[in-house]
Amino acid sequence: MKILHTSDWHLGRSLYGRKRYDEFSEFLHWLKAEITRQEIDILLVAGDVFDTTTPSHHAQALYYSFLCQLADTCCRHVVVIAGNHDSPSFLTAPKALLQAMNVYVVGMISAQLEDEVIVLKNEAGQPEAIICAVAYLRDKDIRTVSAGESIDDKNAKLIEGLKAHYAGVCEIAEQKRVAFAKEAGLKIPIIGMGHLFAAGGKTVEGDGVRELYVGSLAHVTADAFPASIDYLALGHLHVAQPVGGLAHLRYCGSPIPMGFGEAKQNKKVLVIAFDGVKPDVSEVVVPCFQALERVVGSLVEIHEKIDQLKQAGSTAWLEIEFLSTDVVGNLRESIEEWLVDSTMEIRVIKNKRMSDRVMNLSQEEETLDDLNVHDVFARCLDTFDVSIEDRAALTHSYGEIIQSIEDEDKNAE
Ligand SMILES: [Mn+2]
Repeated sequence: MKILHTSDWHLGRSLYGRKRYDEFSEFLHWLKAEITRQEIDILLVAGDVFDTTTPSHHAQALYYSFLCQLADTCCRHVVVIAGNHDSPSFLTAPKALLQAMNVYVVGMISAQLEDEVIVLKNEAGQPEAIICAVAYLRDKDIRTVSAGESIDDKNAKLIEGLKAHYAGVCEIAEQKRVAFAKEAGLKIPIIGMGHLFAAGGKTVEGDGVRELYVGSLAHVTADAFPASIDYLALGHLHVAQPVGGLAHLRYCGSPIPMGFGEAKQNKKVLVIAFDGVKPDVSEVVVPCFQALERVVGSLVEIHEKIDQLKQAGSTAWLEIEFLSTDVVGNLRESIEEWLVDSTMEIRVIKNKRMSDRVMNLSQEEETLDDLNVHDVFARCLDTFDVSIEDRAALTHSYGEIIQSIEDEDKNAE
């Protein structure tokens, strides 16, 4: 039995205002071909299918037509969990319809732990895998609040809550496994899923991994996951990596670079071949559908680099960072002139030194879209000369508020 693990598609996301539907479409097309080529039985999507809780119709069309096309392949089952970017209620609204196509969707924690345990069957109708499909866990899902508790108390409770949840779900899976072994002599793997930030996880600047106030979960270590899990398919971090050096606890990373910071990484999906309950993981590199290039330097250096890219026939999207104390009034015009007979496109021009000099003024080209909510708050603290002692507590409280806003499923009625 073979599984393909992917996550963090962020369908509908744009880059400095430019829509990326072509790339998403090409990725899904490639993924379907890869599933066929590698004879994949089960597809796992570990959260952040969509970039927002109200995805565009175009983004939805890509997702549903992909699922529909899979019905004609060797892929018997698809399991999708919601990530922190997904709306649980939106994702699960077509649950019944999708289930008829062997697509299982888990949007959020359930009062019945059983709902998060999915038994998948092979062509002969025999169980072949047990999936513990745990969606992104919200603060309120796993933590009970008591008055007067410290930040450390809260964090400890969150981790305990998360551990207890995985323990509960896996216990049900283990009971099923034992029952299948007794009844039919089957030895089938338990496969966990999750969307969270585990300890030591690598992120890169500009990858757009939304900071979780449940950042305390960044202290979730490999031992939070029960030993009965034979393979854990995680989402949320955009860099493919194992957790705590363990080969069977994995992030597959995003398949498309979400920002220029991710541009030089090889993007991957993971294929896991099971020999009984033993997973053998291999990485499959996703082709690059749109090159992204960061061009940094003085005006002369930028010109040289653009010339090199032109000669190489590049069709990249460019992030240009101008580093000089010189004031160049027609920076954009100059660069656009060099690009005239090229299919490269400028996504953004950053004028770094200029912005350092005029710290609190908005820099040339900078718009609110370039800042995240945490940057805006940091600027606000700067403006009001808030003391270093007060900053930590204020930033923490602000983080809590932002998290609760982001976790709210606005259209759930
Ligand atoms: Mn995420």
